[in-house]
Amino acid sequence: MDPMSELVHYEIRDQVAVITVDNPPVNALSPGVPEAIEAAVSRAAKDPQARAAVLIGAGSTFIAGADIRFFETIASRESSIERSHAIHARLAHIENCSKPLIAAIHGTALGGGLEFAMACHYRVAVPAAKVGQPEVLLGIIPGAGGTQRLPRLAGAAMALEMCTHGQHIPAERALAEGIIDRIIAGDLLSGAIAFALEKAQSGGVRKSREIEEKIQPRAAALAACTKTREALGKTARGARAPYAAVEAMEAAIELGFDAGSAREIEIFADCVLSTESHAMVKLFFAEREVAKIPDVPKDTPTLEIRSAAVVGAGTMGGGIAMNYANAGIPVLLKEVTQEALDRGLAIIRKNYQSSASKGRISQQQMDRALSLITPTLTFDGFDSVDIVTEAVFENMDLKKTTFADLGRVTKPDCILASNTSTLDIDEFARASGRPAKVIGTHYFSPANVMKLLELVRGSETSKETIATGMKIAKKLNKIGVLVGNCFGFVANRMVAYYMREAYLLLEEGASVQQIDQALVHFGMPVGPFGMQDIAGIDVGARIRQYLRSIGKERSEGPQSVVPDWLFDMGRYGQKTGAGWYHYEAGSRTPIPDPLIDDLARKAAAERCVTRRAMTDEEIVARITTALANEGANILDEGFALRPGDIDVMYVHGFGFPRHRGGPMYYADTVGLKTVLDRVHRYRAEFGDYWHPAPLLEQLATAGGTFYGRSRESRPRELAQRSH
Ligand code: 3H9
Repeated sequence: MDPMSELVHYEIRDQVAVITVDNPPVNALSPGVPEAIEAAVSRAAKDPQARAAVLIGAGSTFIAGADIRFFETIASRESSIERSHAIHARLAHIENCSKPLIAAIHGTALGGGLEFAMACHYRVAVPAAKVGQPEVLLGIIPGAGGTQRLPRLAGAAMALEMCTHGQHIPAERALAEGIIDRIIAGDLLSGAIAFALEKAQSGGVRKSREIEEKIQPRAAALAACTKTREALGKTARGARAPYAAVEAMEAAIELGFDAGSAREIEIFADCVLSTESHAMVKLFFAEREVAKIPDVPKDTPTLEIRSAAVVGAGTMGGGIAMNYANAGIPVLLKEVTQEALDRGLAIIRKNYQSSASKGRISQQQMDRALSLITPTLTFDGFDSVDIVTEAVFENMDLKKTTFADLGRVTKPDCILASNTSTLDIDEFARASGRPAKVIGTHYFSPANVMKLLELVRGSETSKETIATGMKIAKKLNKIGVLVGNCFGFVANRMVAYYMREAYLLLEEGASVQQIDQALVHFGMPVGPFGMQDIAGIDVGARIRQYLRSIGKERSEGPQSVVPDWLFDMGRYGQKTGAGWYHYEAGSRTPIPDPLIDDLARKAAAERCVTRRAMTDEEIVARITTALANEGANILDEGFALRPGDIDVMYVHGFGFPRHRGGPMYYADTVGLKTVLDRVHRYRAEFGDYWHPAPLLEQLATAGGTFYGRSRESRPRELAQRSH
């Protein structure tokens, strides 16, 4: 059989050629697919039985874009340009078809998929379909004419929005904007065939490259580009691809279709070879790989979660309950006192009201979510729920008592989850009497917003419990990442090093504002001190207090006294109106506070540190080196399965810039030898608390990278805490 006909099928239905792309799972434009589509269109043009043609996708979607796996094979600017010219020529050929050619869209038409659809003469779609140019999320721009045809169909403003943000546009809006021409409510293929015959009857072929009205007057279209570029100054934070998309769009408006396309091809080549794109492509696959746990096969049985309960209605407990309600799962929310319960419910209500007032949810959605949360002061009803999440204070004795209660009041197959961010889950799992059912589910603040769910595997957690945990993450619209049971697990263990370095930089002479701004400039949404003012200075202070009470010290090195001083002063951050910054009543705008410099000076004097001026580069280098070095320890000890798992956690839990790939990929791009040299230099300068991680030493010496580390040398199972 012709291999091309396996990827793209051709048949005649009701005098219309039906060209079906069949390249599971998402009909990506892998090698052979564009060629086969072009050949099928040529065949339809010559086929006396065909009056028109329909391009459609087999399975669950239309074409979801280029095959991203092949980007890594583009070795040079010249080869990228050559490939792009070939694809542009194919699309021109398709667009020149003398018979009406209709793209019939279901699922998603993304990237190259939408570009193929736009080279067709018309587009129809089912109501649930979505279209988009998400290339910017991969650090590139549309490379097959998207920046040239989309503004001609939808106008510059809409095309700019889509190409700089990468969001998926629902069919109804796509219709209103002129990207598609009809919504088909019934059977898509039948509707598309009927539409094609209508166009064959009226003799209509319309080439989007020839439409000019929507980008006229030029001055207005160019003004939209300038406005977008200005807005990106606030949102793109160091990424290049969104600006590149604007540049290509300007070429579309100023130079006309052919010269504009040539410019797009050049800009695409620059982007696809950039570190930014390599980082984002790695992250795309890492985000999908986290779901694959080597010793927990895909077909591991899972428990159906129909109802849930949460113990503790504080900030985290309330947010966790909202997650279940948002997913349509009824949830019991338990507190010890009526007062605490009322307080928790009031915060939940306020959160929903704020979303409703911003138009993010409707009143109806808010009412439904609230009706799914049942407040309670007892364990009544806990015997029928499928999962309980404990979100009580971070105190081992309290957790043990709670898990002993839960073991007693829940049914034997109920999953017992803990929101602990640091404690040894094995210790309280045993107290439940059912450790196989116990798993850590560590949410990130605000729990109803942040995408990351850190799942912690205890020594006795069963595979079924893990598989169910991963399924719950998906159901709650989170990215679940499974990690091992070490102190702070992976997320907070690394954050401790991140914060250590930020505190020490402050004592050594940088200001809170300089450190935060350096990190924001690097691409973080907020710097370390701003972040801590949001999360609460009290959280870390209480963990330090707890550790001291059991005679343990934190392992990450010198502990600055400044955060503890702030805690003693009642400066917990935004919630108390002051922390590292000062906040006016009702405002979240951080105002620098000279008091912090005084405290830093005092702490520096106590530790005999000489204060000095510091560059932003040193700040970023010290902080990111601390993260990567500890990440290497975590990988080496086997508490994370892959470097990508750590990166996904940092991007989704802490807003590490996607275009840098995450702390581990970023270290790879800096070069592990440079990172190791820095660790040695810092050790000589600041002290022995800078230990080079053995894995970093090993890879740097061998000229390797974290991502290039061979699969054989990676752990197949997560490590367990030594007791
Ligand atoms: C582009 O088009 C450039 C052009 O302008 C120029 C060139 C012509 N390639 O996400 P899922 C895999 S750039 C290769 O779990 P869902 C994915 O890795 C591209 N593989 O499913 C996974 O594999 P596995 C622009 C791909 O239902 C499996 O498919 N397009 C691709 O949750 C299922 O994926 C995009 O950026 C791909 N393009 O979501 C779209 N896409 O099972 C990227 C998916 O082994 N894709 N895979 O882990 C998506 O956004 C989502 O996958 C989609 C489905 C919404 C389509």
